[in-house]
Amino acid sequence: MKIRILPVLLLLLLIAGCRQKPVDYLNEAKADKDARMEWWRDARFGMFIHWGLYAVPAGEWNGQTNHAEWIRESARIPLEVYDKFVGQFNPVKFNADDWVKMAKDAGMKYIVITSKHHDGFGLFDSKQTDFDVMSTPFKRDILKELSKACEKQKMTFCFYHSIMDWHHPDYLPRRNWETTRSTEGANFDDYRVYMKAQLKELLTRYGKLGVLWFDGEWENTWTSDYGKDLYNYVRNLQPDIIVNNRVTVGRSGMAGMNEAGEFSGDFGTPEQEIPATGVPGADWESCMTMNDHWGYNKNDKNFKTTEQILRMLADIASKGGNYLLNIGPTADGVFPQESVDRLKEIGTWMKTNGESIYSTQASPFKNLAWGRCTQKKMTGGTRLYLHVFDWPTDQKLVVPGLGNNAIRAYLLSDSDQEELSVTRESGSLSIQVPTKVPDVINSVIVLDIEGDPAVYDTPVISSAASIFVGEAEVSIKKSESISEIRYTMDGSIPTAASAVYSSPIKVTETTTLTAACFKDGKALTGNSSYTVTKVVPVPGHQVSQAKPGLLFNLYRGEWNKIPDYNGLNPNLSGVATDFSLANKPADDKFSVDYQGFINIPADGVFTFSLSSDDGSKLYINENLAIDNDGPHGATTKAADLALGKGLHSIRISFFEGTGGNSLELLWKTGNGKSEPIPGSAFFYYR
Ligand code: FHN
Repeated sequence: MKIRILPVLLLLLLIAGCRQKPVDYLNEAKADKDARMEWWRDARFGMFIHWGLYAVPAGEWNGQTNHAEWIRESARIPLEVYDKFVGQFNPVKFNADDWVKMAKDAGMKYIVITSKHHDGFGLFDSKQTDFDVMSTPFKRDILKELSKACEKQKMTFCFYHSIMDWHHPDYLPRRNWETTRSTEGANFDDYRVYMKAQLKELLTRYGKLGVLWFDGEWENTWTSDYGKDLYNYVRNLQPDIIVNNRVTVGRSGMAGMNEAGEFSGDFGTPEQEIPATGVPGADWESCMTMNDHWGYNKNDKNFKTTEQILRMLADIASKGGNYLLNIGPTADGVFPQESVDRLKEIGTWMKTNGESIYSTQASPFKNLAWGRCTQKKMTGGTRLYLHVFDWPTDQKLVVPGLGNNAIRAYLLSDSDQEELSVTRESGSLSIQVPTKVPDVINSVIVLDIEGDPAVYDTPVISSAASIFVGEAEVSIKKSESISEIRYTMDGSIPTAASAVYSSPIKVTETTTLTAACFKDGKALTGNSSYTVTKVVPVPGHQVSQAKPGLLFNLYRGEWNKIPDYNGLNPNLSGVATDFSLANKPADDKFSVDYQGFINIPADGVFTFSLSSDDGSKLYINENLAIDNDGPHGATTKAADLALGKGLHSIRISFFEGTGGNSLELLWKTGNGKSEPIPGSAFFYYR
């Protein structure tokens, strides 16, 4: 039979043409991204689920009880021992419909569950490996059941997927203690092929997904180029999917954001923390545990209260972010009862007040003394949701610096929407509210105003420190140029006849300043008040034979706060002249305790700034001056201390859990710039 070449060539060309060239989504048009992100921005609230083999040991190993999803690493469990959990994972009480219903009833709009955590174990039926749920006695595709339950209950289904994989032979680096686990033949590119093959299974067999939440991107084998490639790979499989910033590198630790201008996925991921002022113009989601662990830890009873959770939800929404709240299910396949209880209480509040969270935008106010604010555009104006944590005892809720006319106000929990009286009091609106507090956790008042919010921030009164020795200089600043600042120094409320602020004010005694912005003889803002207090410095000492440097003790161990050093034997001791952690034994799991004296050059108020990842504490003259303890990313706390010339005892304690580690102690006096304390300022004596 004669084969006619032309049609065959045409067919081959046709097939080649049909196999679409992958789309490059890295420079997606803003309008397209906005359309893709809309449901996620409206959702504001989701459930995180960390579940896997680690639920079997439930945080305990060899008498230690502080483990969780990191247990294979933190307890240094060899692969062959950890793999035995596969034969023990049998969550017979698991019910996907129940889980999804609890999330839905709590007002959560999406669920992000670990398809694979760092241990490499798949909660789904993967053809790429036997290290998955189908090799357990349970033999059911958990993600498939959850996918169906989410579809049935109209819950958006999402996956967390770890780039870091402590199980796959091609993943590198190994754990630093896995000295006998060969890396021979390990090929990271082959690992990337494996990871993509699993992602293709997840993105083609479990329905339409909302988010791919990558994690474990911080090891030196992952790169920005790999991240961009993976982002495009995932988007080409599900073009509308949303991908977090941990698909690539460059995240600022637990603060979770990337430098502007770098490729950073679709949203930032602050972890266990809330950005202080939100991140205007950026999409971000704070993820948090409900207790102190992501994976189930049967001993961890330190659950956040429902009040804490609901107020964090309002705080996050008021800053334009999403809240991803974690559940760590047990090995039986149920949520811990403490989580179930909180979800129910959260759901009760959300049932009444959810509209003040969903589809809202960030607050127009810099801060509100009594709570938070979210807002929505409405025809002819703006709807403000005033989240009142501290109900006014005088029944007057003051909304400071709001220039708009009020249309109406009512309690969101009042189905009759009975109007509340709103009056203008100089630069503020004052709402007459009932004596009875509608909700002790967060009472929401709806305030409809004409037009877009016109907010005049109260002036900011500041000085180098709130205490002073000798004299202090106080400044007052405002955020607009249409008004003038008027102030008093006797605690009284400023009027149009009060002194006009023109330059920093010197005070030599304890003084309270009160200020407001005025325009055309009328107050435009609320009042700010600030007190500077004159103090006597703590006298310094002279310690003869003092030598340069600080004594330090270094301890290896796993903590989620600074340990009690009594009874611990240091792994290393010595003298240090800085906090570079030069002697750290590894990147994770250690604590250092520095002790000695600091030389204060002259009487004055010194502002100490202590920055660390994870926790730290500063003691001066045996008093706790700064408590920056706990598992967190690089976080800074400061304290003002009045100290006399001479030596003062100093102690800095620090611990590193997992992830990044850093420690820095700065100081400044007066309006100077905070700088690292020179090593020459430290002395020890023994
Ligand atoms: O190492 C993980 C940790 O186990 C957990 O999954 C959190 C949740 O965001 N992410 C990493 C720590 O930053």
